[in-house]
Amino acid sequence: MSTELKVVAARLHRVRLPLVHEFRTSSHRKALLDHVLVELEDASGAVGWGEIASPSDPYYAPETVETCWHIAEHYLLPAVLGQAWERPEQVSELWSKVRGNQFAKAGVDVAAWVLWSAVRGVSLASALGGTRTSVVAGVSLGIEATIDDLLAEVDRQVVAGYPRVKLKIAPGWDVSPVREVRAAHPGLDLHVDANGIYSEEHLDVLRSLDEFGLTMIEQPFAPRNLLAHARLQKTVSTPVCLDESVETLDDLETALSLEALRVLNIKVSRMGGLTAARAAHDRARQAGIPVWCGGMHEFGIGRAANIALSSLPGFTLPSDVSASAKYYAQDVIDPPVVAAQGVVQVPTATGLGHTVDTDLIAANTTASLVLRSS
Ligand code: OSB
Ligand code: MG
Repeated sequence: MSTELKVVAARLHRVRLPLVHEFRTSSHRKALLDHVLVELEDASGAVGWGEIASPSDPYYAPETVETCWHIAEHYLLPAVLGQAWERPEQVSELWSKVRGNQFAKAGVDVAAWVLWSAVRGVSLASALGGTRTSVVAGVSLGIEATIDDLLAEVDRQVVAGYPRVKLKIAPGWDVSPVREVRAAHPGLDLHVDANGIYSEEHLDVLRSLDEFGLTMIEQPFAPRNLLAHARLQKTVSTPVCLDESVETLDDLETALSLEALRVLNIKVSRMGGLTAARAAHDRARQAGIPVWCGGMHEFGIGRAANIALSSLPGFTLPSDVSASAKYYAQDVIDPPVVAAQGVVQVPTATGLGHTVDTDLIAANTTASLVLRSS
């Protein structure tokens, strides 16, 4: 059997799904998601799916749905079509000249990993070197209209069995909601995420969070301000976690050498795919930094990739890989992702490990494109 794989056709599907519960962070608000699903097909007709999970607006990262589509159509897919490769790690090398655009890259990279796993007859998790058979999921809760609304939402998720809750914070929505949630749930694994909204003028507020026994404070300062994170970590006992700051392995290296983090959130989308996400895991593990997998409200395809990644041994903290039903009334995969007492089983079936619901996708597609190798 030939060990070579070659993508001969690529499809993009822009798919819109409503969230079951509107989500608000310090930087944006969303109720409807437009993600671009990537379908890569080899000469034998085998297919691999990936997901470009960019938010619509450039408030989390610089990308938008339109920039992702543009970069995938004009740069990434043309680089991949017709090229022979043996290992999925080689696919991102095909577009090594393209800078940034991590979300667009991630969707194509995941599709290549899924295609390879399917053709080789292995699960995505085992293709990556995953060792866990199940992963622990936490939930990420947005800013609510009132603290009572937030408390009700936390209760719902705790009753559903999730052992870790992350709260979005922003100036004016930080110490009070954290105090109330902590009072209601003294033993809960609780952490906060600021999505980069604070500056060092807010040091008092950030320091005062120390008294609540939070597992971490995620991305308090702007993405490129690693120095502020390093300074904060010197004065607080709560571990600082980086999210937006780490888009490349070089970013991680700089952050490590500045001691700007004690925990790392690894997102497949933000790192530009599974190859880079796994490398970040390897590097953090070597440095003794615990990691967890962050989410971007992925549909089931991106969610399945997040779960496979979370099966690597260094993912020792709960990941944002909660059940499909927390996000969508109907997901694009069958079966959907389910969590029992916050635990998600890692699929053992080949490739993605779920069937892709192409009827649901077709019914919710607002734009599509096919490219073939010439
Ligand atoms: O910072 O982790 C974040 C969603 C959109 C943008 C940024 C973030 C998030 C989340 C959602 O926290 C995590 C999830 O997918 O449940
Ligand atoms: Mg975050």
